[in-house]
Amino acid sequence: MSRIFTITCCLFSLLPTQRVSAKEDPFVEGEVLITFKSDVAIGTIKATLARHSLGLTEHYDGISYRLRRVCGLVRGRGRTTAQLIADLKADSAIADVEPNYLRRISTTTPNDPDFAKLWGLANTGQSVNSTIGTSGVDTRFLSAWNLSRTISSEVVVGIIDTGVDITHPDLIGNIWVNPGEIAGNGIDDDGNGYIDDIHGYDFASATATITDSGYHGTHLAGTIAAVGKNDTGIIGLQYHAKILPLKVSTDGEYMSTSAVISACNYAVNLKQRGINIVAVNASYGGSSYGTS
Ligand SMILES: [Ca+2]
Ligand SMILES: [Ca+2]
Repeated sequence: MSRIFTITCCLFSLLPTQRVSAKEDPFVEGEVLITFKSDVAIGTIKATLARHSLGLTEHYDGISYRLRRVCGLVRGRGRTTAQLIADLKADSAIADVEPNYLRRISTTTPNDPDFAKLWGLANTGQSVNSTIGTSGVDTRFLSAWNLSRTISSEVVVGIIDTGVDITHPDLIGNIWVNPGEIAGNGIDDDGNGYIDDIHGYDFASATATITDSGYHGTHLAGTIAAVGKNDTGIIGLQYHAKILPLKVSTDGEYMSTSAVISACNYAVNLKQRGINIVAVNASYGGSSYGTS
């Protein structure tokens, strides 16, 4: 059984975070959906499109009748969607022109077999390890799941903790790889002061070996970014994110403040180097306070 189960974790943000706009949804290249202003005559519509060397590829006549506005599909005759929108959007007869976005089938639940154990993602009051959950107390993951879309850029989440089992079958596909480092050659290839930090670093022992000294860091890594939809184990809250292990404990429990600060400093330097670290997890605490 996987050691990865859900818990509440604390994330602090390394701004600025990258946002994905709806405009990045995929669409049918070379096509636009067009809506004319109300009561524009069909003759005017034909003339308008003709001025742009275009015509209505398909007229949604029933909807147009109900809306009292002509709407339809325009195919570009060698023009891209962006060119079509640029050509048409300023025309006085046209109310709206937009890409022919691609939609996809909604899925109800991920296929990861232990998904039902994750109260944090979907709590229907199910029993987990003989304890009944509180129905509805979750992160509304499934609602978000059905709105999710593919993003082209890599999102990285640092985990300052006990290390991570980067060979775990439900994590191995989501472990961050340092693009500036060559593994195992004994050289600090990217010049950041850390030798062979191909997947992160152990700041407690000054080594690039980030094997979990307990279980907690691996547990968190799964909660945050276990590989999803792979018929294995669980699914992470951001199951496409890359995990950056920042190990700071040698015994799986205690960590020095200096090791934590070194890990933070490492993450900040990576961020400044252009690695898209959007958050660093910090699930630990103590009763003492720093003085600066
Ligand atoms: Ca390095
Ligand atoms: Ca999985």
